[in-house]
Amino acid sequence: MLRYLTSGESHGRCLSALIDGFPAGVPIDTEAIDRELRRRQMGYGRGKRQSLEEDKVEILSGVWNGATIGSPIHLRIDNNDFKLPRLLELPRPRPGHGDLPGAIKYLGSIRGVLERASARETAARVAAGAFVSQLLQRFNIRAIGYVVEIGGLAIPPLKHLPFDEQLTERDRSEVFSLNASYDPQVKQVIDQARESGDTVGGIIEVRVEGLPFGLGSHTQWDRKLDGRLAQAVMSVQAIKGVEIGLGFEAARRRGSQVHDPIQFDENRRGEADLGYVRPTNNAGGLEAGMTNGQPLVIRAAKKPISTLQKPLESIDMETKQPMGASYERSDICAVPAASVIVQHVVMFEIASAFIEKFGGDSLAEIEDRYQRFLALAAAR
Ligand code: EPS
Repeated sequence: MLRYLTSGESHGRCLSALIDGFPAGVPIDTEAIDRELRRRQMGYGRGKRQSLEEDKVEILSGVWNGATIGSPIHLRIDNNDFKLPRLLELPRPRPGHGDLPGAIKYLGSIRGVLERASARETAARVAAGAFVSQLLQRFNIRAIGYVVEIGGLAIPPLKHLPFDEQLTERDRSEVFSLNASYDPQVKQVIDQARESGDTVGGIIEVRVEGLPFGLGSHTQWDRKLDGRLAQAVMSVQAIKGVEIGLGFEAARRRGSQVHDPIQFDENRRGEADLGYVRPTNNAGGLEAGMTNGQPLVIRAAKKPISTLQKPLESIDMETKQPMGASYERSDICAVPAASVIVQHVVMFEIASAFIEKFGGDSLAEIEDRYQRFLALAAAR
């Protein structure tokens, strides 16, 4: 079973991810992980913190001579802005953060909660996702995450482009959308929020291509891949909603306008879809909790950053007197960063389901099982 945990505080010494259950023999490119860490730090609307950090991964265990050895993998990212011992308590909880429920639940300080609740932790999740993606890439499974809406402004994605050109377009956009020509408008929305002491959220879409049939299972509730993906995505800081395929829109249409007809194309027998083509992909690549040979399409709604320069009403927890919430340095918009994070938490769940289906102790064994499954399934 592939799983991982993260540790670390926002202004602590470092962040870590500990991955368990990853096969041996997978070559690892550390720079590819660093590129994703770097992307997570970028995007228009980030605050001062990102100019202080230069996230890089250090692999402390589980890799030898450039490839995995089957043992637990320890990834570490240092915090340049390490200052936890010098930070003071916050007296007034900030609405929207974990400050109030956390301080009461743990009968402790707001500081102790906020340092761990911070989205700084997602650097460790991106490192873990980028690490396990290197297994999936060997099977031509590739993901792209991009922003489709910021502060209520929709950015129509140029999805007709070939996959590599979509990556170029996404990297060209300062807000990681699939339509860089919208950048000036989107930046204006972010600038207006900054000027008025406010913040903005948005919507992210992740698409995963090359998925074989049969990841996840209909046989038990906790093996359904849609449920597992939703949990992974909802657990990302500030995510308030998840949609797969048509999502909420499906509820408004008739069945005939929602479900994807099944056709067969002999020329595609050798592809991941085994020739079963669908003229539409409203299901977003999942039926009954299993991949169906189509691309996975998942969207996430991110609320605006909770820390506001113009603070909302709060209470001093000592005196119980009303007062504006405490202010801590923060970002105006972290939706572009969230597109990187959501992509990687999705890929971790895909890797986990992939290893369950084709699992083995080594890459060679997985490749063998994968090919045999494709041959058996194509003959079906
Ligand atoms: C965050 C507040 C800001 C963000 C931080 C998440 O940090 P600071 O309070 O240090 O300015 O920049 O995100 C990161 C540091 C990061 O690497 O993503 C928060 O309150 O969640």
